[in-house]
Amino acid sequence: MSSKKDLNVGLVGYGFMGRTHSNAWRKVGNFFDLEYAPRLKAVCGRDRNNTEAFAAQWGYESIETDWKAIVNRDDIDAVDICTPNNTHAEIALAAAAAGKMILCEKPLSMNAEEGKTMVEAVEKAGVANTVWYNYRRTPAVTLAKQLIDEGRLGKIFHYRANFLQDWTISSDLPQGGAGLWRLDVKAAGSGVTGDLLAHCIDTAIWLNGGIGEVTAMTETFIKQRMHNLTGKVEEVGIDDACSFLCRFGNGSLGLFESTRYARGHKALYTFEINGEKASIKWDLHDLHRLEYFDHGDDSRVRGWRSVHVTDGDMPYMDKWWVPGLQIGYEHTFVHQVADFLEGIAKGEPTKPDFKEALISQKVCDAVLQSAQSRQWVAVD
Ligand code: SOE
Repeated sequence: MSSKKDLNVGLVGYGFMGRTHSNAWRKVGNFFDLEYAPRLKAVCGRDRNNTEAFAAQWGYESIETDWKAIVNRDDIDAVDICTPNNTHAEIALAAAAAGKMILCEKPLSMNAEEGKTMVEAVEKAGVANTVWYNYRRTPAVTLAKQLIDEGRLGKIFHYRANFLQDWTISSDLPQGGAGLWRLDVKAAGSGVTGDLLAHCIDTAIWLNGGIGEVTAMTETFIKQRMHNLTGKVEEVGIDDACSFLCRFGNGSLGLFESTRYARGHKALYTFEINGEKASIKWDLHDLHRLEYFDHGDDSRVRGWRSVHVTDGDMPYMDKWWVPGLQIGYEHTFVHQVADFLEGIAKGEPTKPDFKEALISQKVCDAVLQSAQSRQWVAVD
């Protein structure tokens, strides 16, 4: 018999993120030696047939068609929320009241006001909680954090990030419903700001500290789309593109851009950080590499180094293959689960927890407010 403690997981939602999370729960025990062993107890979805098919494919022991059943089941320890953004708060509040641990897909909430209620709920209940900002756990990004924290960049002057996609350019694409709720402001809260820039903001705050003030512009290029749920052509309420400038607390300047109208780019998340002594660049399309320029190098060989982040002394990499063999997108979710399980074993929070994710939510709110008012806005 295994000496590990079971952690019974109840997954709510089985879309794209339901798959990434399920894959992570299933794989983590094969690669990480942890006190807790996740058990895929139940998955919940409104469509019984689809939910049953998902449960069979991913190895869930049972299904539910109402998320309240997951939250109230005595045999569930952790509720994993993978549903559209407008349902995060209601599920999280109920899960916290039922004493469950909560792992919530990003962004935390529809807005900061709602996010605050979620923070209060988990703090009152004293339950472990985390938000799936998975890119922090890309080994190259974690390595960037180590290099910055060691002071290798020196004083930081600039932080630049992009998240570019092109999948909504067609005006025939409807909004709403499964797969397309990200285009429906009632389900998503915002467009690229909460969906894509939220990732960039989370990483930026983690690497470079807090953001003090922002000035932003947004655009909705296609103003009306057919709504899948009502069958009617409706106004589009989300931002299709958003760019903003900001000032970080450490005095550095930030420049962020995100759009779903950058023809040719599918998920081009990049960031570059320029410091007094060195610079760093990262690109999701080449996620196992970290580009590094060190001004301290002998000038005859000075230049951008492309570090292949696969050696065993690099973050998380001792858990995977042998040096030279890279890992990918899905592993960032495995790392999040591993850190969460380690956190609960040690009684330590897994960042970003709800409290920390509320900070990026506040920046998103300030960005949207600034785009509307056309003024600089201080982040609450
Ligand atoms: C949108 O297309 C999306 O799937 C985001 O919702 C994810 O958070 C991002 O990681 C990839 O793009």
